[in-house]
Amino acid sequence: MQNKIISIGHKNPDTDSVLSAILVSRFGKKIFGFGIEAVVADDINNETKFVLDFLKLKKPRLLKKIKNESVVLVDTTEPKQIIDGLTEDNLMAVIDHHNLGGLKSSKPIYTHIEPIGCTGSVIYKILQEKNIKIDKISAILMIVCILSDTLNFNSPTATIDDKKILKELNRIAKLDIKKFVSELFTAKSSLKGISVDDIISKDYKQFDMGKYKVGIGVWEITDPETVNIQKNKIIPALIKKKRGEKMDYIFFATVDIMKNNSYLYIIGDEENILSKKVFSGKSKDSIMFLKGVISRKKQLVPVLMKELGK
Ligand SMILES: [Mn+2]
Repeated sequence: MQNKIISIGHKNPDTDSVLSAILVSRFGKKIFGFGIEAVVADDINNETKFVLDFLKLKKPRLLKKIKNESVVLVDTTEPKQIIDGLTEDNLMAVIDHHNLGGLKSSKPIYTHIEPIGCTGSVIYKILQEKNIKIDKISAILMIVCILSDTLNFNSPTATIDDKKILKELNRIAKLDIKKFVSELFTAKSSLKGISVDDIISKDYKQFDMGKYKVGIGVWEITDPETVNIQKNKIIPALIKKKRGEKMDYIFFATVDIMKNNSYLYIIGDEENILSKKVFSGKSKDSIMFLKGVISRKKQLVPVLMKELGK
């Protein structure tokens, strides 16, 4: 008997990750010839909640560990960020827009990875390639992936293709994009029901950089001051997290998605020495201001990787 097939994104899923898993499930039969259930590895964030409510879609089932399901993995190939229990044998497909993170498979698998703004855009390309008709809800889901992951095209990860794709999709979706972005970003920034531990871990990723283990959390927000005033609680929480996860470095940044800057938290001597070496921002009271930096993927990870991977 065929194993059950699931689609899933990374741990601490962001909106692109969750909606891409849902899109794979909506088009599972047409793309892969099988029914696919979207699941999530952790609870969804306030932005994703807003979108699912807006579209009256059900929240994907929470799945903490893979047993024998076959897996369509979206939005990552980084072993550290993947749901527990995934083996070389149950990986069936990868749809992503990140660097290859070192995943292996025991048999040939379907992959579609592109350097583009979001996994939603990669899925759009797959649908185009296979001549699959896009319904209004799916169009909106892909539009949200683009707007959320590229921070409304402000991130250096955004490409011309993402712009074109959004335009095409909005012929189906017919959204007032400007108004919608503002609602989406308000939801993204919402601290409703969010604890200090949530702030540092909801959008947190682990990386292997050379022989070092590095954790980087971000919080994208329209008004970073509402997070930064909690600095005296955030820093001890980060220090505790670093110890608990046995990381060599932990960084956290509040990302100002209106002014396109970041506030990088420097929690200890190791981070202080490293950040002074690789970033050019000015530090004051354990926070380094990084002008024009908003992308973990393009502006934080590669710089740290270059230094630590030496
Ligand atoms: Mn993504």
